[in-house]
This record gives sequence, structure tokens and C-alpha cells, in this order.
Amino acid sequence: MLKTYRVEGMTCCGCSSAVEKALKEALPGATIDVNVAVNEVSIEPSNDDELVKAVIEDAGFDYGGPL
Ligand SMILES: [Cu+2]
Repeated sequence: MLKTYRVEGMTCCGCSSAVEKALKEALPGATIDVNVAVNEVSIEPSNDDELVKAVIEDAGFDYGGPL
């Protein structure tokens, strides 16, 4: 199912691209939508919050949990 997560620390499209790329690599076939303006990332499907957390933190941003 679609889940939306808060991601803190993204300030520009370079940041959002880095998050999107990392999530696409970790979740092949998922649809990733990063919205830097509201600090949110939507993932469809997403069933593993811990994986999302790890990927976001490894990319250098702060995981804020599911909305
Ligand atoms: Cu940036």
C-alpha cells in the first residue's frame, strides 16, 4: 500500500534526488515520490518501515516516521 513518511533535512532538488535514488535502489519496482517542499516521501508499495528508515538515514537525512 501507499505510505507517506516525513524526511527532515532535504533542502533542494539535489537532496530529493539523492533520497529518491536511494529508495529506488532499495525498493525496486516501487513508485517513489519525494516532495522536498513539505519534507515528505511517498512510497507505493511500502511494507517495511525499518528498511525505509535505514535507507533514508544512510542517504544522510533524518527519518521522521510514517504520517
Ligand atoms: Cu540539497
